[in-house]
Amino acid sequence: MLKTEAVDVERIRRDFPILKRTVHGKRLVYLDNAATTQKPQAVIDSLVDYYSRYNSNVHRSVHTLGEEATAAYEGARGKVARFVGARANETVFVRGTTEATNLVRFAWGEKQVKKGDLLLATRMEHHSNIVPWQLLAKSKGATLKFVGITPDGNLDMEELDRLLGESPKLLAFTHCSNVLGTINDVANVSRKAHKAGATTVVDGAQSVPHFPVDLSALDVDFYAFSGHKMLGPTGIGALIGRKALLEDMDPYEGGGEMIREVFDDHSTWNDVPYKFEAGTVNIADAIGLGAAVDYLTSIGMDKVREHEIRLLDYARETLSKVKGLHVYGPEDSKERSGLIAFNYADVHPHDLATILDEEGIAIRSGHHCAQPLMRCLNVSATSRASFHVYNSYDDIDALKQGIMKAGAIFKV
Ligand code: C6P
Repeated sequence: MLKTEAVDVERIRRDFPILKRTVHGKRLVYLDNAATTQKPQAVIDSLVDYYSRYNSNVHRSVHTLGEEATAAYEGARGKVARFVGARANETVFVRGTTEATNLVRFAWGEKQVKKGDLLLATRMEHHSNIVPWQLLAKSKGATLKFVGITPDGNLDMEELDRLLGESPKLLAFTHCSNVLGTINDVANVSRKAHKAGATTVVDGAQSVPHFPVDLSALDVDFYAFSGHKMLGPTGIGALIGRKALLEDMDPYEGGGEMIREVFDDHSTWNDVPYKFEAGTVNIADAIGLGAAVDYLTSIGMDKVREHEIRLLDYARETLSKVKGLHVYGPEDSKERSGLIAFNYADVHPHDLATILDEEGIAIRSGHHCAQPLMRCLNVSATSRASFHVYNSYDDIDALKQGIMKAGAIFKV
């Protein structure tokens, strides 16, 4: 039962050494991919290769190792940019989605947002696309308002239109919710925001890893994502920004390599994207992210998506047989990404996650860094199983059996 028609899971699983380990004597069933994904051997090898063969700083030294490291780092930037339909000179390497939104908050927001301005976010945002805007609103005397969600877990488009009518300066919204799985129509929402005169910041943390994203067709101003959720290393991600906006922005951090010239009393800035990459950058992990992009490209993101839709359909069917289990988010798998957040009777998600762990099954439980959304759903926490390309129908069967075991313990 390991094979879906979309990809050869059995073959893919052999590329991920961690999947061979056991947890509490059981086969590892890793269903916490929305938190972070596992890494294929090719990504691990790329890090070892960099450190053991050409470790050197980039953009500085003319010696052979320096040239090789620079070529690999810039090569990775090109791969990451192409992967999402962007240009390399609009692609800034950052630590991840959180650093990307904070970079926009400081480098764009401090200059552009004025007292009395309105900023918009949505109630399905991760905290990393809320808290920076709260901080910005506070420092500038602006107001932050939220677009709500409908009972079926979609953006409330009527409320969006109404709030856009108040001429906001910014609309921050996610491409895909890390709890509901909802995939938002980015092109449509961004077009509406632009018509209202707002700049858009889109969180791609749960989209880029799971389905094809072509920014050239989405008309957004800023787009952020994290490498560790797309089979790459931790500590690296990207902020894609419209060139004219990036050029107009002040630097985020000051230091080496982000300057053109430094005088006693002022400095001038390097070209975009280097203006935003101060100091020694995360060379190894950028190269590792390039290797992850190569790996995903070799499978094909359309195949990754197809596989996840099959897993979702199977999971929904399998879990629908569990009495007392409630799944959040849109009904149709084609409108959501490969994750399922749920509650099981009155079993606390942390208790469920602990019992599942004893079976070797890793899920996430808690508020998923989306507390405003938890309030909308009227819960304090959920359990969440999230998939990637190495997950199989067997993993979902194991999840169901683990849930039934918890049901027996808690007498559901
Ligand atoms: N969500 C989850 O378990 P960082 O930590 O910067 O790489 O990504 C932050 C982030 C931003 N947006 C969305 C939609 C996300 O899901 C995340 C990370 C993880 O859901 C960890 S809280």
